[in-house]
Amino acid sequence: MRGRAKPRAATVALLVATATLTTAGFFWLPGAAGANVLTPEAGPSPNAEKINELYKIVLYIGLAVIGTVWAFLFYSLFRFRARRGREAPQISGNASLELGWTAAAAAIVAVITVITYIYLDDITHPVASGPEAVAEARDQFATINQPPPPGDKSLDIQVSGQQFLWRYQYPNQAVSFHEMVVPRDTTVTLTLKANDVIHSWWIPELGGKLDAVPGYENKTWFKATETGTFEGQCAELCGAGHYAMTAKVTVVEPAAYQAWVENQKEEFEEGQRLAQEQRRQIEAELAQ
Ligand SMILES: [Cu+2]
Repeated sequence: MRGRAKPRAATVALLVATATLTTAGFFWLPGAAGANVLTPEAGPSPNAEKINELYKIVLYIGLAVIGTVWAFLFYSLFRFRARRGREAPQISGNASLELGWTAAAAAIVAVITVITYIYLDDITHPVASGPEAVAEARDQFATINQPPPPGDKSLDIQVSGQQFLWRYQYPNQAVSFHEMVVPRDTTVTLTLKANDVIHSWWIPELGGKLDAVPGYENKTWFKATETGTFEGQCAELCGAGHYAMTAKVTVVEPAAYQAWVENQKEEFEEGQRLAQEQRRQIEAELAQ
């Protein structure tokens, strides 16, 4: 009988070791592989940074709770484990303990709620553009739950989702598909629309996810403080080609953006002119 206690202790020790190593492994993954495994992908945009910070605060509070509960659990498992000849005391109810953990849990939820609302304000409200920003402010800023960015210097891009691509329209009427090009350091406000079914705009490194819903205009924003390419994927199952509905935001220097958007406008107009010409030709042929 005495021999059976040893394998049991060994099993518990093995379980504890495995759980500890697995948890620790998440935090010790090297460099880029470990980044964003447990936390959101955060890139160089203030809203994405705030989402990441808020996530980490809640994560650390959660880890502290888990740590405390597990510490008590394992302490009790060993300290009060079954022993021959000793009967466990039978306890029923403990008012101060029960009130204590109820109040503590309520306090933790209250703290998380207050912190979340403080952060939410920063996540939903666009910040001002930087000094080098491209000034393409619009006179009217139709808003749904989103105030205009301070300083009146922003770039408003109309984003339309359709099966199965994203279409972007810039203030000078230039249009691009799949890839959006924006200037660095400029607050970009996006107006999201959908032409057929619900799609969802999400470039994880540039902020939160927002649905594009037919008949509605939803607003979001980002401000990339570094140049680079940031990729995303339609985050709402929208049909058989959903997998191909990718999105890409390329952030370039303000001067490069201005050159690009002018060129894009000319190319788009040229494309439309050619299409009209072709259409006229086909119609003329059909009429003969
Ligand atoms: Cu979609």
